[in-house]
Amino acid sequence: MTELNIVYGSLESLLPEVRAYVTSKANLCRPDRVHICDGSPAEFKLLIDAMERTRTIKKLDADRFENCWLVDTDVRDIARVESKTFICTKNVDDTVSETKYGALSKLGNWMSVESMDFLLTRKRFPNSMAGRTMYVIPFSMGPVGSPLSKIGIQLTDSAYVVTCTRIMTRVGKPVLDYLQSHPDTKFIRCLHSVGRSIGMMMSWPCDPDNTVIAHFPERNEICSYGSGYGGNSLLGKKCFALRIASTLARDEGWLAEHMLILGITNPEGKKKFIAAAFPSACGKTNLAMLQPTIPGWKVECVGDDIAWMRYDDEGNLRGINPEAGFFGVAPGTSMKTNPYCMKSLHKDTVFTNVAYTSDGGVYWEGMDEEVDLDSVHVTSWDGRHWTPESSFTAAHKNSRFCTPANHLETIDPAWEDPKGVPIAAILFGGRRPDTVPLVFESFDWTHGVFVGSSMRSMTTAASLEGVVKRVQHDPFAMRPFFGYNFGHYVQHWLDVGKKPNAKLPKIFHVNWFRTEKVPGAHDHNKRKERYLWPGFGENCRVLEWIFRRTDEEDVAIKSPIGYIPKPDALSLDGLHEPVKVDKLFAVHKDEWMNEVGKIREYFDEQIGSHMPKEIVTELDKLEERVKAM
Ligand code: GTP
Ligand code: SPV
Ligand code: MN
Repeated sequence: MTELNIVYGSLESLLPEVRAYVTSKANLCRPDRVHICDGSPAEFKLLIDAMERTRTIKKLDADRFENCWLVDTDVRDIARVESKTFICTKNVDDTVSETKYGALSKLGNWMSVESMDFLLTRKRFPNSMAGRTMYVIPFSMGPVGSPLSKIGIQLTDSAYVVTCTRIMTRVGKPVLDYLQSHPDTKFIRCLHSVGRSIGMMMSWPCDPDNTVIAHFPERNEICSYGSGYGGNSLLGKKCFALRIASTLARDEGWLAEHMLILGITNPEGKKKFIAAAFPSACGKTNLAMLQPTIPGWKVECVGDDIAWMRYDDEGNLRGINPEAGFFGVAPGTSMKTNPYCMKSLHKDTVFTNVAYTSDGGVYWEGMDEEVDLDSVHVTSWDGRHWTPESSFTAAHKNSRFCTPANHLETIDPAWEDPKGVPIAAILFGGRRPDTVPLVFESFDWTHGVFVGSSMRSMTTAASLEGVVKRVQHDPFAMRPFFGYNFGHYVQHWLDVGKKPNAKLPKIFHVNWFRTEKVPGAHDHNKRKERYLWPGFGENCRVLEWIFRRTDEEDVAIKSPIGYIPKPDALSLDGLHEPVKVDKLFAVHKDEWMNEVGKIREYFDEQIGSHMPKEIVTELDKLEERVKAM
């Protein structure tokens, strides 16, 4: 065992258990230096200096972008890598179902603890931090000290990861102090290394061929090797707050979900909170920050990506946002689509893989009116001169901003309330070009759990594997994020609904992405489709209907798939262009027979006997109703 070279902070500030963790991983990864993070401004300066030395980071024009930075990654390290993300448990059954045909389900990627330990401690991590600094980040998911919060210690050799984690979570001294005064606190061990940088870019070392992201729910540990990007490296986010937390939630009787939380106030001043689960890059951030187009309504943001929800003593399901920042999709974000967000991106923000303008600003697809493309040169995220005529995109499709939540003008006053906010409705949704109407309401909790279980959505660039567009199953928008067997997860949701005296949220499904073919587009290869619904701020019209339904207002009629708005119940006054309501709400028998078939096939192939009977019964009932159409 060698002496650690501590260059910032002191080992003594750490609990003995944390110290032992740091020492053992430092002995494995062999960093040159160890920096124990305190979250201070002085530390921020050191991080920026380190990234400027390696040319990882570029400062944006300080007049317009106060303390804002641009980072471009290696071209192979641009999104989550689902195929290299594993859950490691003693029993296979705890992680994945065996399908009807005896194979392992694709919902969850299992590897044995022994094999993964061997791979990590013998092949990946030895010496992986040589020449670099190991940062020790004590962080809290959720307000420090809240009964709903959890603590993690992340070790990483990436200054970029530290910088983003300082935005995305609560870090440093308050967490260390909390641990000192609560020495029995369980913490999640999070080890991250960008990998041995043989022949790679100095500005963005990574090891894409050998990337592996491993979770050990039985020992509260995460190990991530080879990638510095997003959900692969900011371990508090998907790895901890969803995969590990969903397992803790199962054991402790609560829910950890891929959901935004928003507060919505009607013109009479009545306020409710809504949670919504859409797959990656399907609209959570935009809905959470929505600027309503109908007068008198207000929407405020509690969180944009993850919700931890638990019953209080009165039987209300209360949710917190465990994060402290937004790691949001840049392309498509504009003053038109998401003005509150745009305004908050001018301070303390780190942009990753967006394009750079010659006047020290940023650019991405969809931002056209904000940048005068005639007067600036644009350099694409991968360093090429870009013009609107270019055959490649200026920003990477999964480029992101990382910005503190408390800079958002519409951040909800209760967003850091340690008790959380009471959830009145849960929305599921996805990108469905056909079949699924703009909104429908489930008949009851069990039917709602079925709706979540049978969600499908178009793949997106948020995953390395999602580049080719196709509709895939994505139950609960959690397909890449389940920490345990999906069949058990569904059972857990059913159990949550059976709690005595529970004031259960109503469950809805929304789809902003239904399309129609553009008339006159005859060339099949160039078939153009157009969204039937304007989306963004106009989505408040759907929220209004949902709000009224949570008050049991008589504004719905029964359809074979759920309740839909009565004719004229959806407020359409003031829309810029008329919408084709019939097409938006059409429920076609042939499409739904196909849907039922796809769901049944999926349940059989991916969940098999682990699927709770009640959910299979819901599918049978749906089939009966559709057949009777
Ligand atoms: P993750 O951060 O990956 O979890 O994504 P997200 O679910 O927060 O999605 P986000 O709100 O960032 O939206 C992703 C993309 O969808 C962006 O390009 C948005 O501009 C676009 N989008 C969001 N809402 C709508 C909408 O209502 N209609 C349409 N047409 N596009 C939308
Ligand atoms: C997602 O993919 O759902 C994200 C971005 O929110 S990442 O942090 O990369 O997981
Ligand atoms: Mn997400």
